[in-house]
Amino acid sequence: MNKAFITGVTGQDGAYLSRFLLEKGYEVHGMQPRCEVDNTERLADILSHPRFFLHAGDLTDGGNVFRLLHEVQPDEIYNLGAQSHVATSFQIPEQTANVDALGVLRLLEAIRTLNLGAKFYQASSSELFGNAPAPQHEKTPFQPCSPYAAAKLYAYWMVRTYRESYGIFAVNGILFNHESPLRGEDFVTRKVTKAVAEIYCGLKTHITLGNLDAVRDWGHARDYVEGMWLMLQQSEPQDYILATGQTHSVRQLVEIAFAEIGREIVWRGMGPDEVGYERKTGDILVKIDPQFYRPNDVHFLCGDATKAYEDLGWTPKTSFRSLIQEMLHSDLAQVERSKHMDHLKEKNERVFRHAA
Ligand code: NAP
Ligand code: G4F
Repeated sequence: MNKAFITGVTGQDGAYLSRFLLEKGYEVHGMQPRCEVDNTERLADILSHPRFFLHAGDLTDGGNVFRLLHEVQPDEIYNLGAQSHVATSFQIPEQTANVDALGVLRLLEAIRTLNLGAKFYQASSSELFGNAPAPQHEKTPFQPCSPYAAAKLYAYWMVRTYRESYGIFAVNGILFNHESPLRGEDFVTRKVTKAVAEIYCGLKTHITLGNLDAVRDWGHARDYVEGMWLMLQQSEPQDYILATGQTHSVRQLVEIAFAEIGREIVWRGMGPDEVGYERKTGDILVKIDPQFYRPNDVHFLCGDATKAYEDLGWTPKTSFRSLIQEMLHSDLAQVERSKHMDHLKEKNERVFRHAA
Protein backbone atom coordinates (compact mmCIF):
# COMPACT_ATOMS: atom_id res chain seq x y z
CA MET A 1 0.00 0.00 0.00
CA ASN A 2 1.34 3.43 -0.95
CA LYS A 3 1.73 5.92 1.87
CA ALA A 4 1.31 9.65 1.26
CA PHE A 5 2.20 12.51 3.58
CA ILE A 6 0.37 15.81 2.96
CA THR A 7 1.20 19.17 4.49
CA GLY A 8 -1.65 21.68 4.24
CA VAL A 9 -4.10 18.79 4.54
CA THR A 10 -6.70 21.04 6.23
CA GLY A 11 -6.74 23.44 3.25
CA GLN A 12 -8.73 23.34 0.02
CA ASP A 13 -6.27 21.25 -2.03
CA GLY A 14 -5.40 19.04 0.95
CA ALA A 15 -9.06 18.06 1.29
CA TYR A 16 -9.45 17.18 -2.42
CA LEU A 17 -6.08 15.40 -2.62
CA SER A 18 -6.78 13.31 0.51
CA ARG A 19 -10.06 12.02 -0.97
CA PHE A 20 -8.39 11.37 -4.33
CA LEU A 21 -5.56 9.35 -2.74
CA LEU A 22 -7.87 7.42 -0.39
CA GLU A 23 -9.91 6.40 -3.43
CA LYS A 24 -6.70 5.17 -5.06
CA GLY A 25 -6.07 2.94 -2.02
CA TYR A 26 -3.35 5.06 -0.36
CA GLU A 27 -2.75 5.39 3.36
CA VAL A 28 -2.91 9.15 3.87
CA HIS A 29 -1.08 11.02 6.64
CA GLY A 30 -1.70 14.74 7.05
CA MET A 31 0.14 17.44 8.99
CA GLN A 32 -2.37 19.42 11.04
CA PRO A 33 -1.23 22.80 12.34
CA ARG A 34 -2.45 23.80 15.78
CA CYS A 35 -5.45 26.08 15.64
CA GLU A 36 -7.68 27.71 18.27
CA VAL A 37 -10.77 26.72 16.29
CA ASP A 38 -11.48 23.40 14.59
CA ASN A 39 -9.61 23.40 11.25
CA THR A 40 -10.80 19.96 10.08
CA GLU A 41 -14.12 21.18 8.65
CA ARG A 42 -13.09 20.37 5.07
CA LEU A 43 -12.12 16.83 6.12
CA ALA A 44 -15.32 16.02 8.05
CA ASP A 45 -16.34 13.02 5.94
CA ILE A 46 -12.91 11.30 5.96
CA LEU A 47 -11.78 11.95 9.54
CA SER A 48 -12.84 8.45 10.62
CA HIS A 49 -11.56 6.71 7.47
CA PRO A 50 -9.37 3.76 8.56
CA ARG A 51 -6.56 4.81 6.19
CA PHE A 52 -6.56 8.51 7.12
CA PHE A 53 -4.32 9.88 9.92
CA LEU A 54 -3.69 13.40 11.23
CA HIS A 55 -0.44 14.41 12.98
CA ALA A 56 0.06 17.64 14.87
CA GLY A 57 2.78 19.58 13.07
CA ASP A 58 4.07 22.83 11.66
CA LEU A 59 6.31 23.64 8.73
CA THR A 60 8.15 26.26 10.81
CA ASP A 61 9.34 23.58 13.25
CA GLY A 62 12.25 21.66 11.74
CA GLY A 63 12.42 19.05 14.52
CA ASN A 64 8.73 18.29 14.09
CA VAL A 65 9.11 17.94 10.30
CA PHE A 66 12.04 15.50 10.70
CA ARG A 67 10.27 13.41 13.38
CA LEU A 68 7.02 13.12 11.42
CA LEU A 69 8.73 12.05 8.20
CA HIS A 70 10.89 9.58 10.14
CA GLU A 71 7.81 8.08 11.82
CA VAL A 72 5.54 7.96 8.76
CA GLN A 73 8.17 6.89 6.17
CA PRO A 74 5.97 8.02 3.24
CA ASP A 75 6.42 7.03 -0.42
CA GLU A 76 5.05 10.37 -1.63
CA ILE A 77 5.12 13.80 0.03
CA TYR A 78 2.79 16.58 -1.13
CA ASN A 79 3.81 19.96 0.27
CA LEU A 80 0.61 22.02 0.11
CA GLY A 81 1.09 23.83 3.43
CA ALA A 82 1.54 27.57 3.05
CA GLN A 83 0.50 31.05 4.07
CA SER A 84 -1.30 31.12 0.72
CA HIS A 85 -3.02 34.52 0.71
CA VAL A 86 -1.08 36.96 -1.50
CA ALA A 87 -2.48 40.17 0.03
CA THR A 88 -1.74 38.89 3.55
CA SER A 89 1.88 38.21 2.55
CA PHE A 90 2.42 41.99 2.33
CA GLN A 91 1.35 42.23 6.00
CA ILE A 92 3.29 39.21 7.33
CA PRO A 93 6.21 38.81 4.90
CA GLU A 94 8.55 37.17 7.41
CA GLN A 95 6.03 34.54 8.52
CA THR A 96 5.20 33.92 4.84
CA ALA A 97 8.89 33.32 4.07
CA ASN A 98 9.29 31.05 7.10
CA VAL A 99 6.44 28.76 6.02
CA ASP A 100 6.45 29.05 2.22
CA ALA A 101 10.22 29.21 1.61
CA LEU A 102 12.03 27.70 4.61
CA GLY A 103 9.28 25.13 5.20
CA VAL A 104 10.20 23.55 1.87
CA LEU A 105 13.88 23.53 2.76
CA ARG A 106 13.07 21.73 6.04
CA LEU A 107 11.17 19.02 4.15
CA LEU A 108 13.88 18.58 1.53
CA GLU A 109 16.61 18.42 4.17
CA ALA A 110 14.63 15.77 6.04
CA ILE A 111 14.21 13.69 2.86
CA ARG A 112 17.94 13.98 2.18
CA THR A 113 19.32 13.31 5.64
CA LEU A 114 16.83 10.57 6.50
CA ASN A 115 17.54 8.96 3.12
CA LEU A 116 13.80 8.59 2.63
CA GLY A 117 13.63 7.91 -1.10
CA ALA A 118 10.18 9.53 -1.10
CA LYS A 119 8.89 11.44 -4.13
CA PHE A 120 8.23 15.12 -3.39
CA TYR A 121 5.58 17.46 -4.84
CA GLN A 122 5.94 21.20 -4.25
CA ALA A 123 2.91 23.49 -4.61
CA SER A 124 4.49 26.15 -6.81
CA SER A 125 2.36 28.95 -8.13
CA SER A 126 1.57 31.01 -11.22
CA GLU A 127 2.25 34.01 -8.95
CA LEU A 128 5.93 33.30 -9.77
CA PHE A 129 5.28 34.83 -13.21
CA GLY A 130 4.06 38.15 -11.84
CA ASN A 131 3.45 40.43 -14.79
CA ALA A 132 5.48 38.42 -17.32
CA PRO A 133 3.82 38.26 -20.77
CA ALA A 134 1.04 35.70 -21.25
CA PRO A 135 0.50 32.89 -22.01
CA GLN A 136 2.94 31.73 -19.34
CA HIS A 137 4.64 28.34 -19.79
CA GLU A 138 7.41 26.37 -18.06
CA LYS A 139 10.14 28.47 -19.75
CA THR A 140 8.62 31.92 -19.12
CA PRO A 141 11.02 33.93 -16.91
CA PHE A 142 9.70 34.56 -13.40
CA GLN A 143 8.94 38.10 -12.17
CA PRO A 144 7.57 37.68 -8.63
CA CYS A 145 5.91 40.82 -7.28
CA SER A 146 4.74 39.92 -3.75
CA PRO A 147 6.40 38.49 -0.63
CA TYR A 148 4.32 35.36 -1.27
CA ALA A 149 5.67 34.95 -4.80
CA ALA A 150 9.25 35.63 -3.71
CA ALA A 151 8.98 32.96 -0.99
CA LYS A 152 7.53 30.48 -3.51
CA LEU A 153 10.38 31.34 -5.90
CA TYR A 154 12.96 30.36 -3.26
CA ALA A 155 11.06 27.10 -2.76
CA TYR A 156 10.93 26.49 -6.53
CA TRP A 157 14.72 26.78 -6.80
CA MET A 158 15.33 24.63 -3.72
CA VAL A 159 13.27 21.85 -5.30
CA ARG A 160 15.39 22.06 -8.45
CA THR A 161 18.62 22.30 -6.43
CA TYR A 162 17.85 19.17 -4.38
CA ARG A 163 16.72 17.31 -7.51
CA GLU A 164 19.87 18.18 -9.44
CA SER A 165 22.35 17.95 -6.55
CA TYR A 166 21.10 14.87 -4.68
CA GLY A 167 18.96 13.01 -7.24
CA ILE A 168 15.80 13.44 -5.14
CA PHE A 169 12.56 12.91 -7.09
CA ALA A 170 11.23 16.43 -6.45
CA VAL A 171 8.88 18.35 -8.75
CA ASN A 172 7.28 21.78 -8.93
CA GLY A 173 3.63 21.87 -9.96
CA ILE A 174 3.23 25.46 -11.17
CA LEU A 175 -0.50 25.75 -10.69
CA PHE A 176 -2.70 28.58 -11.88
CA ASN A 177 -5.62 29.63 -9.67
CA HIS A 178 -7.95 26.79 -8.77
CA GLU A 179 -11.10 27.14 -6.75
CA SER A 180 -14.01 25.09 -5.38
CA PRO A 181 -16.76 25.22 -2.77
CA LEU A 182 -13.95 24.49 -0.26
CA ARG A 183 -11.99 27.63 -1.22
CA GLY A 184 -11.14 29.96 1.68
CA GLU A 185 -13.66 32.78 2.04
CA ASP A 186 -11.10 35.57 1.57
CA PHE A 187 -10.10 34.54 -1.97
CA VAL A 188 -12.01 36.50 -4.57
CA THR A 189 -14.09 33.71 -6.19
CA ARG A 190 -15.45 32.41 -2.90
CA LYS A 191 -15.88 35.93 -1.52
CA VAL A 192 -18.09 36.69 -4.52
CA THR A 193 -20.14 33.45 -4.52
CA LYS A 194 -20.72 33.68 -0.76
CA ALA A 195 -21.79 37.34 -0.96
CA VAL A 196 -24.11 36.69 -3.93
CA ALA A 197 -25.74 33.86 -1.94
CA GLU A 198 -26.18 36.17 1.08
CA ILE A 199 -27.62 38.96 -1.09
CA TYR A 200 -30.03 36.45 -2.67
CA CYS A 201 -31.19 35.36 0.81
CA GLY A 202 -31.58 38.96 1.99
CA LEU A 203 -28.70 38.81 4.49
CA LYS A 204 -26.69 41.64 2.91
CA THR A 205 -27.20 44.36 0.33
CA HIS A 206 -23.89 44.51 -1.56
CA ILE A 207 -20.33 43.21 -1.87
CA THR A 208 -17.14 45.27 -1.48
CA LEU A 209 -14.13 44.43 -3.65
CA GLY A 210 -10.72 45.74 -4.80
CA ASN A 211 -9.18 45.49 -8.29
CA LEU A 212 -11.96 44.45 -10.69
CA ASP A 213 -9.69 44.36 -13.73
CA ALA A 214 -7.29 41.63 -12.60
CA VAL A 215 -7.50 38.66 -14.95
CA ARG A 216 -6.97 35.08 -13.81
CA ASP A 217 -6.93 31.59 -15.32
CA TRP A 218 -9.37 29.88 -12.94
CA GLY A 219 -9.86 26.09 -12.80
CA HIS A 220 -11.38 23.56 -10.39
CA ALA A 221 -9.24 22.20 -7.50
CA ARG A 222 -10.67 18.69 -8.03
CA ASP A 223 -9.12 18.56 -11.52
CA TYR A 224 -5.79 19.98 -10.34
CA VAL A 225 -5.10 17.45 -7.55
CA GLU A 226 -5.17 14.67 -10.15
CA GLY A 227 -2.41 16.54 -12.01
CA MET A 228 -0.32 16.71 -8.80
CA TRP A 229 -0.55 12.94 -8.43
CA LEU A 230 0.25 12.32 -12.10
CA MET A 231 3.48 14.34 -11.76
CA LEU A 232 4.71 11.89 -9.11
CA GLN A 233 3.82 8.83 -11.23
CA GLN A 234 6.31 9.72 -14.00
CA SER A 235 9.65 7.95 -14.43
CA GLU A 236 11.57 11.28 -14.43
CA PRO A 237 10.98 14.25 -12.10
CA GLN A 238 10.00 17.36 -14.09
CA ASP A 239 8.16 20.63 -13.42
CA TYR A 240 4.73 21.18 -14.96
CA ILE A 241 2.19 23.94 -15.38
CA LEU A 242 -1.47 23.16 -14.72
CA ALA A 243 -3.90 25.71 -16.16
CA THR A 244 -7.06 25.98 -18.24
CA GLY A 245 -5.78 28.53 -20.80
CA GLN A 246 -9.11 30.39 -20.33
CA THR A 247 -9.20 33.82 -18.71
CA HIS A 248 -11.78 35.97 -16.93
CA SER A 249 -11.52 39.26 -15.05
CA VAL A 250 -12.82 39.77 -11.52
CA ARG A 251 -15.45 42.01 -13.15
CA GLN A 252 -16.65 39.10 -15.35
CA LEU A 253 -16.65 36.78 -12.33
CA VAL A 254 -19.00 39.22 -10.57
CA GLU A 255 -21.28 39.52 -13.62
CA ILE A 256 -21.50 35.73 -14.07
CA ALA A 257 -22.21 35.06 -10.39
CA PHE A 258 -24.99 37.71 -10.20
CA ALA A 259 -26.48 36.48 -13.50
CA GLU A 260 -26.95 33.08 -11.80
CA ILE A 261 -29.47 34.70 -9.41
CA GLY A 262 -31.08 36.63 -12.27
CA ARG A 263 -29.50 40.02 -11.57
CA GLU A 264 -27.79 41.87 -14.42
CA ILE A 265 -24.92 44.15 -13.37
CA VAL A 266 -24.13 47.46 -15.08
CA TRP A 267 -21.00 49.46 -14.17
CA ARG A 268 -20.76 53.18 -13.50
CA GLY A 269 -17.85 55.40 -12.40
CA MET A 270 -14.10 54.90 -12.24
CA GLY A 271 -11.49 53.51 -9.84
CA PRO A 272 -12.52 53.55 -6.17
CA ASP A 273 -15.75 55.40 -7.12
CA GLU A 274 -16.94 52.68 -9.46
CA VAL A 275 -20.13 50.83 -8.55
CA GLY A 276 -21.98 47.87 -10.01
CA TYR A 277 -25.76 48.28 -9.97
CA GLU A 278 -28.64 46.11 -11.09
CA ARG A 279 -29.98 47.23 -14.47
CA LYS A 280 -33.64 46.54 -13.57
CA THR A 281 -33.86 48.06 -10.09
CA GLY A 282 -30.89 50.46 -9.92
CA ASP A 283 -29.83 48.81 -6.62
CA ILE A 284 -26.10 49.12 -5.94
CA LEU A 285 -24.77 45.55 -5.54
CA VAL A 286 -20.99 46.11 -5.87
CA LYS A 287 -18.81 48.78 -4.27
CA ILE A 288 -15.04 49.32 -4.26
CA ASP A 289 -12.97 49.63 -1.10
CA PRO A 290 -9.30 50.57 -1.66
CA GLN A 291 -8.37 48.46 1.41
CA PHE A 292 -8.64 45.48 -0.98
CA TYR A 293 -6.11 46.97 -3.43
CA ARG A 294 -2.64 45.44 -3.08
CA PRO A 295 0.65 47.38 -2.97
CA ASN A 296 1.41 45.52 -6.21
CA ASP A 297 -0.91 43.22 -8.16
CA VAL A 298 -0.57 40.61 -10.87
CA HIS A 299 -2.72 41.83 -13.75
CA PHE A 300 -3.03 39.00 -16.26
CA LEU A 301 -2.39 35.29 -15.79
CA CYS A 302 -3.10 32.75 -18.53
CA GLY A 303 -1.31 29.39 -18.47
CA ASP A 304 -0.16 27.12 -21.26
CA ALA A 305 -0.46 23.53 -19.94
CA THR A 306 0.61 21.83 -23.20
CA LYS A 307 3.47 19.96 -21.48
CA ALA A 308 1.13 18.49 -18.85
CA TYR A 309 -1.26 17.41 -21.60
CA GLU A 310 1.49 15.79 -23.68
CA ASP A 311 3.42 14.04 -20.87
CA LEU A 312 0.72 13.39 -18.25
CA GLY A 313 -2.41 13.26 -20.41
CA TRP A 314 -3.83 15.91 -18.04
CA THR A 315 -6.59 18.28 -19.09
CA PRO A 316 -8.95 20.37 -16.94
CA LYS A 317 -12.52 19.04 -17.01
CA THR A 318 -14.52 21.87 -15.44
CA SER A 319 -15.49 25.08 -17.24
CA PHE A 320 -15.35 28.42 -15.44
CA ARG A 321 -19.15 28.81 -15.58
CA SER A 322 -19.81 25.40 -14.02
CA LEU A 323 -17.15 26.07 -11.36
CA ILE A 324 -18.94 29.29 -10.34
CA GLN A 325 -22.35 27.57 -10.48
CA GLU A 326 -21.10 24.77 -8.20
CA MET A 327 -19.59 27.25 -5.73
CA LEU A 328 -22.70 29.44 -5.72
CA HIS A 329 -25.11 26.54 -5.21
CA SER A 330 -22.98 25.24 -2.35
CA ASP A 331 -22.96 28.72 -0.74
CA LEU A 332 -26.73 29.08 -1.21
CA ALA A 333 -27.26 25.74 0.55
CA GLN A 334 -24.89 26.82 3.35
CA VAL A 335 -26.63 30.18 3.84
CA GLU A 336 -30.05 28.44 3.92
CA ARG A 337 -28.73 25.96 6.51
CA SER A 338 -27.38 28.69 8.78
CA LYS A 339 -30.60 30.73 8.40
CA HIS A 340 -32.54 27.63 9.45
CA MET A 341 -30.21 27.09 12.45
CA ASP A 342 -30.61 30.75 13.51
CA HIS A 343 -34.38 30.37 13.23
CA LEU A 344 -34.33 27.21 15.41
CA LYS A 345 -32.05 28.93 17.96
CA GLU A 346 -34.39 31.93 18.15
CA LYS A 347 -37.40 29.63 18.54
CA ASN A 348 -35.69 27.67 21.36
CA GLU A 349 -34.70 30.88 23.14
CA ARG A 350 -38.33 32.08 22.96
CA VAL A 351 -39.56 28.73 24.43
CA PHE A 352 -36.98 28.88 27.27
CA ARG A 353 -37.82 32.54 28.05
CA HIS A 354 -41.50 31.63 28.16
CA ALA A 355 -40.86 28.60 30.42
CA ALA A 356 -38.71 30.71 32.79
P1 NAP B 1 -5.15 26.87 1.62
O1 NAP B 1 -6.57 26.43 1.50
O2 NAP B 1 -4.85 28.23 2.12
O3 NAP B 1 -4.38 25.79 2.52
C1 NAP B 1 -3.12 26.06 3.07
C2 NAP B 1 -2.83 25.02 4.12
O4 NAP B 1 -1.55 25.27 4.70
C3 NAP B 1 -3.85 24.97 5.29
O5 NAP B 1 -4.09 23.63 5.59
C4 NAP B 1 -3.06 25.63 6.43
O6 NAP B 1 -3.47 25.14 7.69
C5 NAP B 1 -1.67 25.12 6.11
N1 NAP B 1 -0.62 25.87 6.80
C6 NAP B 1 -0.52 27.21 6.97
N2 NAP B 1 0.56 27.51 7.71
C7 NAP B 1 1.17 26.31 8.02
C8 NAP B 1 2.32 25.96 8.76
N3 NAP B 1 3.07 26.89 9.38
N4 NAP B 1 2.62 24.65 8.88
C9 NAP B 1 1.86 23.70 8.29
N5 NAP B 1 0.77 23.98 7.57
C10 NAP B 1 0.42 25.28 7.43
O7 NAP B 1 -4.41 26.74 0.19
P2 NAP B 1 -4.81 25.86 -1.08
O8 NAP B 1 -5.62 26.69 -1.99
O9 NAP B 1 -5.28 24.53 -0.65
O10 NAP B 1 -3.38 25.73 -1.78
C11 NAP B 1 -2.50 24.66 -1.47
C12 NAP B 1 -1.09 25.04 -1.85
O11 NAP B 1 -1.02 25.36 -3.24
C13 NAP B 1 -0.54 26.25 -1.12
O12 NAP B 1 0.85 26.03 -0.92
C14 NAP B 1 -0.73 27.40 -2.11
O13 NAP B 1 0.22 28.40 -1.88
C15 NAP B 1 -0.49 26.66 -3.42
N6 NAP B 1 -1.19 27.19 -4.60
C16 NAP B 1 -2.55 27.36 -4.57
C17 NAP B 1 -3.21 27.78 -5.70
C18 NAP B 1 -4.71 27.97 -5.71
O14 NAP B 1 -5.20 28.65 -6.63
N7 NAP B 1 -5.45 27.39 -4.78
C19 NAP B 1 -2.49 28.03 -6.89
C20 NAP B 1 -1.11 27.83 -6.87
C21 NAP B 1 -0.46 27.39 -5.74
P3 NAP B 1 -4.64 25.86 8.58
O15 NAP B 1 -5.42 26.74 7.64
O16 NAP B 1 -5.39 24.70 9.12
O17 NAP B 1 -3.92 26.64 9.60
O1 G4F C 1 -8.45 35.32 -5.18
P1 G4F C 1 -7.18 36.05 -4.97
O2 G4F C 1 -6.87 36.49 -3.59
O3 G4F C 1 -6.03 35.09 -5.55
P2 G4F C 1 -4.54 35.36 -6.04
O4 G4F C 1 -3.97 36.59 -5.46
O5 G4F C 1 -4.54 35.27 -7.53
O6 G4F C 1 -3.76 34.14 -5.39
C1 G4F C 1 -4.27 32.81 -5.46
O7 G4F C 1 -3.80 32.20 -6.64
C2 G4F C 1 -2.36 32.02 -6.71
C3 G4F C 1 -2.06 31.35 -8.06
O8 G4F C 1 -1.92 32.34 -9.05
C4 G4F C 1 -1.93 31.16 -5.55
F1 G4F C 1 -0.59 30.93 -5.62
C5 G4F C 1 -2.29 31.83 -4.24
O9 G4F C 1 -1.94 30.97 -3.16
C6 G4F C 1 -3.80 32.08 -4.20
O10 G4F C 1 -4.44 30.82 -4.14
O11 G4F C 1 -7.11 37.34 -5.91
C7 G4F C 1 -7.31 37.28 -7.30
C8 G4F C 1 -7.39 38.69 -7.86
C9 G4F C 1 -6.26 39.62 -7.40
O12 G4F C 1 -5.75 40.33 -8.50
C10 G4F C 1 -6.92 40.58 -6.44
O13 G4F C 1 -6.35 41.88 -6.42
O14 G4F C 1 -8.60 39.28 -7.40
C11 G4F C 1 -8.33 40.62 -7.03
N1 G4F C 1 -9.33 41.05 -6.05
C12 G4F C 1 -10.21 42.09 -6.23
N2 G4F C 1 -10.94 42.27 -5.13
C13 G4F C 1 -9.52 40.55 -4.82
C14 G4F C 1 -10.54 41.32 -4.23
N3 G4F C 1 -8.92 39.52 -4.17
C15 G4F C 1 -9.36 39.25 -2.91
N4 G4F C 1 -8.78 38.21 -2.25
N5 G4F C 1 -10.34 39.99 -2.29
C16 G4F C 1 -10.97 41.05 -2.91
O15 G4F C 1 -11.83 41.68 -2.35
